Amino acid sequence: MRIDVITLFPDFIESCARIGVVGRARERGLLEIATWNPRDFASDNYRSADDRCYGGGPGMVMMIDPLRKALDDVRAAAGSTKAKVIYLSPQGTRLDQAKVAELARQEHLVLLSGRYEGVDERFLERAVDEEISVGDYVLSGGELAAAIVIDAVGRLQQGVLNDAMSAEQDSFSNGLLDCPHYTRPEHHDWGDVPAVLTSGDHAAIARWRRRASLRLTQALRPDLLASVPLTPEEQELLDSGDDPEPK
Ligand code: 4FV
Repeated sequence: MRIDVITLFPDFIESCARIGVVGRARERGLLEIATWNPRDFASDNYRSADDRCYGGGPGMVMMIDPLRKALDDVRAAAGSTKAKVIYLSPQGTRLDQAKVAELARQEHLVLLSGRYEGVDERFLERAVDEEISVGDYVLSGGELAAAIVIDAVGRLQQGVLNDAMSAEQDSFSNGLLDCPHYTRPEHHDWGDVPAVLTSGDHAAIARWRRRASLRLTQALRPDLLASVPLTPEEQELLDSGDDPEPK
């Protein structure tokens, strides 16, 4: 997969995309990430990529042509791939794991990180395929949102996560919140690791984890349960509220 980010702060994106799973994926050639600064495509001596807002009012707006020229160069650099151009904004579709999985199937993403009041509407109408929001709050720029997309989509690329880290076990991958996790020491004055987890009985461990995820989701995010197929026994577990399972 290739991800191009159009941003006034390429260093920020580069620093995020150099670390952890995403950084390793780039080193292994499983993920290609490049940044483009609209100011490098400005036509005036001040390298302006923004200007005052028509109709008055506070704040600046990002201009069409520096973005347009940046996008042209992105397409030229990427060759013929079918790029999906995404603008990160509070007006966008809310990002969730299903949307992340959809984006992860794309060959080429171009992420536009806005700043100031936003981007000239004409660029959004003519050059942007989709707007995505990472949440109902206002950031000072779209870079953090772009970094979220890069991380969430990058880790789903084939070969990025090894089996131990497989995405299948993730929260939301099965529509549920993740189960509790424990590591050494097994015994601690803050409590012991549930015996089933040190039993080696993988069927019992899988059952314990599934039921823990179900109860946690019921307690913290009951809205998620509506789209999770449950067995009669699991429905019984949630209806009864108590859990006979050994701790
Ligand atoms: C945002 C969000 C977000 C709005 C104006 C950048 C800011 C500024 N992006 N999800 N929430 N963007 O707040 O994606 O240009």
